[in-house]
Amino acid sequence: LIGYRWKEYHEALGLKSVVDFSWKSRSESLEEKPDLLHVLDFPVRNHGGSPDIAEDVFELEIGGLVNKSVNQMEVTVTLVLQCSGTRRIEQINEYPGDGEELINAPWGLIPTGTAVYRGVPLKKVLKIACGGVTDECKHLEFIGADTYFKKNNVFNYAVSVPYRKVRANEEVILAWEMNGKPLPKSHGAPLRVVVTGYIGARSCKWVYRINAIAEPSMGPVQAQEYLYYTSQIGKQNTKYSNGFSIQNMPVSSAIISPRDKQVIVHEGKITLKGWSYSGGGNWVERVEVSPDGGSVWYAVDPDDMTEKHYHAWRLWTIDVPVDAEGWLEFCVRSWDSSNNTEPTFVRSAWNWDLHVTSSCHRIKIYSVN
Ligand code: MTE
Ligand code: MO
Repeated sequence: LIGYRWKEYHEALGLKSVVDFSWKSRSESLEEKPDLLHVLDFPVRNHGGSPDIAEDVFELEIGGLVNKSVNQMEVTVTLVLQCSGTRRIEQINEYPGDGEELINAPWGLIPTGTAVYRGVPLKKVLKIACGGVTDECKHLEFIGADTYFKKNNVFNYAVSVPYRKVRANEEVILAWEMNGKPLPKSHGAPLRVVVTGYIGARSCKWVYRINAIAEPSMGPVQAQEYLYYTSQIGKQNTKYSNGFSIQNMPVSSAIISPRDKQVIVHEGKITLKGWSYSGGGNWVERVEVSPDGGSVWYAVDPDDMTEKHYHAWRLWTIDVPVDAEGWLEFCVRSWDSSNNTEPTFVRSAWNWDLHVTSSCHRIKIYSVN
């Protein structure tokens, strides 16, 4: 079922492969920045190249365990795409030199962004185009048109999500519009998958084929990456089979203003701004910040938070009373609608593949009162 027909597609679509592993912030489609959405420019994360796909040759194939036979049921969804590498730099700093090759991807706060996507639920496409899937179908695999290099092999980007996620209403969308404009190439034009509440990796860009399959995708991004290994697993035992696949993202938060190491001249209070998000369809209920590394906590007034949302972050602001002068450690923690909160220190969140840094975000600032 899984054919990495990269070469064929590469040629047929005239794709050029530009390897670009870096994050780029972009503002091209974000001229209007409604409050809820864009405190940060929306990030771009690619594993391989970024293909140019001519719209007139583009076709989406759906195959595998489907019944054969389009119509459209368009929806608009607002959601966070969060790379599980968000804030990885904190794990790298905790145990320098440890962790897998992802040490080369030292992301900070950038790889999390909220946008509005327009598209059609995959559930409906499957129903209308193929009469649904068969009982053996347990996962849907998405193949991207971009090529991806790993251990001297070249693959198409391929990931999967469980069918039960697809069956839920409006949680897996085939999207062609972002923030009211055509999806930019860097975010997967002409068509991408967006998956609510899951790690960004499942939201396959440049999707050209969808396979209904019985087991999760064997594509390297699904089977060998984005795995969570507990810290008790020694370095030699970070075998893929000892890791579990990261899907829903936990509750996490970040202080985006002020910046780490900033000097702040103030008159007894410091204003903090940030985001708090939880995956899995949970919204953020409560946010607290501490000006002394976690002894005294101040709760953010719910009126100073953007609205509750199943799939999007809440942005917040708070004035924290501060008398002390000199270096202070500020941190933030949130609770979600399942009453989950965040590990206090990054060492509790540390894992061998350096994913999901959900511990309390900490910054140091120099207070001049
Ligand atoms: N889809 C394809 N085809 N190729 C990729 O490299 N990167 C994934 C996902 N979809 C990727 C992809 C990862 S790891 C993330 S975090 C999100 O896209 C980032 O989406 P964005 O670039 O629109 O921010
Ligand atoms: Mo990612």
